[in-house]
Amino acid sequence: MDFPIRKIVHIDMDAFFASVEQLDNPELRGKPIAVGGGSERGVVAAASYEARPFGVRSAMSGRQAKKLCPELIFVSSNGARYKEVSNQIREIFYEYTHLVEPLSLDEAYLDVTQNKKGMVSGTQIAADIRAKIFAKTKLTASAGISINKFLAKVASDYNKPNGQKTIPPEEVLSFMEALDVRKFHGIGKVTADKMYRLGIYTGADLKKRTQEELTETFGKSGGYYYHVVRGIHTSEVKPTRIAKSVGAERTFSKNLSSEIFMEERLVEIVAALQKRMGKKKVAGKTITLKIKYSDFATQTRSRTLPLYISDGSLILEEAKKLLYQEKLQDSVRLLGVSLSNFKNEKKQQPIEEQLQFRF
Ligand code: DCP
Ligand code: CA
Ligand code: CA
Repeated sequence: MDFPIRKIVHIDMDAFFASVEQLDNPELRGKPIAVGGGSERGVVAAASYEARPFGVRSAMSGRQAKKLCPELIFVSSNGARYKEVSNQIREIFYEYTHLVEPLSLDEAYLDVTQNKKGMVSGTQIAADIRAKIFAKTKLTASAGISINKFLAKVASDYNKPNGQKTIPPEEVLSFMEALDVRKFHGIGKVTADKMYRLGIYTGADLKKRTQEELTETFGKSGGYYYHVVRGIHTSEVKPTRIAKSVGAERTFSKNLSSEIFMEERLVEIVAALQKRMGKKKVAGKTITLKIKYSDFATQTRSRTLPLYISDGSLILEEAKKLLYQEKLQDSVRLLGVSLSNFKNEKKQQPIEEQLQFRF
């Protein structure tokens, strides 16, 4: 086999918004529900699995959905709650690897070729993650496991909901040949229709076309189709930062008016900040001092350095400079220090070093 091999897991929550609503409102469980779409011209964001046999889908107008399924219950969406669950599942991902690329609130790619648990089986990792997600959130997720992002993504849809599918290296080519082009990630409806008109229904049909032919017909994407159908998709899992900043703050029992006293408190605040950073092993370029005055008016002062720092004494030094940067307007009830503008996570190891494999 002449394609590069990584161990990629794609995790995607089942009927995400709808499942969260059914979890939070037991009277909605087991019923066809739609999140969004309730208003006059609203659009359905998510449909519960009970609504799907009727043909209710996301992006459909509420009116059409109601026509297809008269018993459909419309629920309004609660973004903050979905974000909260999203953060919970991401925390689980980071227990396995820092190479996590979220695609949306409810899904992410993980490169587990090398992982924090030293586990060899991607299949096992996916099963563990799904079990942890369920234990923590009482929601189900599906997973796909394969050698690249494209295949992992397609695989996660295969046994949905609450299932997973592994496409091991030796099955990649046959899997791709049998795959309907409408199921290709990256091929939209318009392109799939065009392929159908050209007699390209499956990966096997696609494979018969030369790269030149495909490029001529589909432009730049032609090259992408040519390669993915041969199991080649070299796009890396691009990690995004865990958090955008890390900080600590203290509210004083008595408002402070002298910088000298505040300096002392900054020492404690930076120590608390260091403790938090220690766990996350971060280095950042921007230091921000937050000052809340006795009348609750809040001011922030920041400075961006030419280099990344993580050392507490350097952070303290910068925080003090910010404190003295200009005269305080009033007595102070709270001070906070935060570090942001983080250095990106380390790039992954070259894949040649990781070929010891078991799916
Ligand atoms: N979403 C949205 N608008 C869309 C599509 C989706 O607001 N047009 C939201 C609602 C979904 C969530 O994003 O719950 C995740 O989208 P998915 O495409 O992953 O769909 P679901 O999670 O709802 O269902 P599935 O079980 O098929 O993944
Ligand atoms: Ca989903
Ligand atoms: Ca999704």
